Amino acid sequence: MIKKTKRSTLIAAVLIIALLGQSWFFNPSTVLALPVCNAVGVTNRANYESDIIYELMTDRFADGDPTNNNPYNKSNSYDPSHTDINKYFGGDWQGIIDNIAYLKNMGITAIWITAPYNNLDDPYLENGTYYNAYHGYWAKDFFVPYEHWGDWAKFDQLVATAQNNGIKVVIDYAPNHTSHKDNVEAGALYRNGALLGRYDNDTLGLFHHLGTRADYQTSKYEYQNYALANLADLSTENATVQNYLNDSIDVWLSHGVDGIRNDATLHQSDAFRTVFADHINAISDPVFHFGEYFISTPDAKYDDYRTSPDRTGIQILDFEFANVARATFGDFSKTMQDLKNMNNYTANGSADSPYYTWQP
Ligand SMILES: [Ca+2]
Ligand SMILES: [Ca+2]
Ligand SMILES: [Ca+2]
Repeated sequence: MIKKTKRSTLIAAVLIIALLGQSWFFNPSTVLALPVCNAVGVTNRANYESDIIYELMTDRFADGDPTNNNPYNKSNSYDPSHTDINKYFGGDWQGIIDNIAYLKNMGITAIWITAPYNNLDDPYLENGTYYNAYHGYWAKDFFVPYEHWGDWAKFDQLVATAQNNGIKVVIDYAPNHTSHKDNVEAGALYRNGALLGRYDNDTLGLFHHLGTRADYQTSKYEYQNYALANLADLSTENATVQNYLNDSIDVWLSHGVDGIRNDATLHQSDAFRTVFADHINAISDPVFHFGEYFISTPDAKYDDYRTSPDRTGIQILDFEFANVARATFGDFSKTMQDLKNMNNYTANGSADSPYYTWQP
């Protein structure tokens, strides 16, 4: 069982996201030479309490291989000028490898990279704008490396290079959905290249067919089972889907990843989250598995958010802290006193308080 993670770990991750999680292409100007570290692998993959986690979007970090910037020569897909944020900018795993020394020199001990598996090839046209899967959240085949980032050999090289420099590799993973149910592939899901089904031809019952969730507050049933942002919602209560996702994460674990950041956990059923977490925790050398349960402040889902880690076994990012920290240091809409108050009420609250302590 994974130990509860201290607030300090979550703070580090969230602060870095707040400062660096922007949509520009990153070009470090200087890469300093480093002594070669002789360690093989990293230790303590289940515990990130002393780690500095750096989230980077693979597409926006560094382009180490121009041949994969537009692998299918699609129109409205790649923007070499790096101005249209809805298109690919060309970053890839080689670009991360090339900049490991830069990351190490900043004191980074873990990188959290974009979902590594194959996403939708085509741009998605909506209201006259073309959107692309540069963020990795429009899955097509969880068993295959994404052609924009590299192949298996390149992924293995990335993991080895990072670990040999004392840097853990955390992958984003989005087991809630595939891509838009009305795109050119109708949210199709593949297994190692073989088509399993599409939203409009779903003989295996891979997807929920309940419609798209409204943006406003909805019931727990709706936000767990309706389509999030029109993305085909996986029927995770279906054994075929459960086995698919368990088998797929095994593939990435077998390639040495040190952690999993679970996207959109709030939109997955508690039962699936528990099954998935138990599966991940059952491996012989467990890795840290944490999730995104996005809330605003205040939020009607607060109690569900607060109790989620104990119910499901997946730790979650501290959005309560992130919201106040961003408002304090970002747009200055909150003060240092607000930040202090938040720390106090989460540290000293009681069960009667809406901000009852839930993080150690
Ligand atoms: Ca590239
Ligand atoms: Ca693809
Ligand atoms: Ca769902």
